[in-house]
Amino acid sequence: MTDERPKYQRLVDHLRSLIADLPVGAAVPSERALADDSGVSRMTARKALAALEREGLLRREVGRGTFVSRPAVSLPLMLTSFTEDMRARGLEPSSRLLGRSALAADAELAVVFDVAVGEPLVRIDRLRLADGTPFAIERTTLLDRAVPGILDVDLVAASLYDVLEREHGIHFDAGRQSIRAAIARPDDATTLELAPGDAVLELVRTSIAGGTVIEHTVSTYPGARFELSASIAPVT
Ligand code: 16G
Repeated sequence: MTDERPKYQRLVDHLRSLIADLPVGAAVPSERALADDSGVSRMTARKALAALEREGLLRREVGRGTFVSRPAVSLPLMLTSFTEDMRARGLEPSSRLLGRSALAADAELAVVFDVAVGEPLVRIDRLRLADGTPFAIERTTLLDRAVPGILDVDLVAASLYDVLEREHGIHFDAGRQSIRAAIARPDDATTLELAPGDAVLELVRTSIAGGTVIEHTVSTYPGARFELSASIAPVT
């Protein structure tokens, strides 16, 4: 055992640099292949894979193999923006625009925004990245009359919440958020670098300022990479 320790460490280091160069979901060599290629016992190979799995860098699927993953990230249940959430974790946020358009409220959105059917709304879809890695797809609908001209703002470079506050004086003081599990749509799976059929978490947020619903966003996060945390208060 003792003389296997340096080999074990070398193998872990080797795997770590291999993983860093591979995209999420890429397969890594099996326990047997690793043992053969690195001249270590299968037990050492197994321990190295298990250590990296515990760190969230690998995901093992019974009968399928071992795949590159990313450590789970905690998302607070607070009215913070993606930009703030990522910076608080020392990650650099960025965005890619997936689409933007003007639309009229249908029956469902009319209920969400508490407006008449036909009320002008805007829709902005963005891929959110952290340190260049795709983190979430955000499909945001906004009440047009509260945010005139928002479709012309470059929301790739800027934080939506910053723009709302700076240019429209909007500061959210209330909100609702629900979380549901889903299977990634095929196009979302590709965008988020997931395998077809992978699970996602959908966070649905409605943000309110001064009693007016301004924002409704459906955020799609890779299920295996996130956990949600919240402070829970005692029953009073
Ligand atoms: C968060 C919000 C989203 C909001 C976005 C603004 C959740 C589930 N969603 O991702 O509703 O639109 O932040 O981010 O937390 P930004 O200010 O960085 O553009």
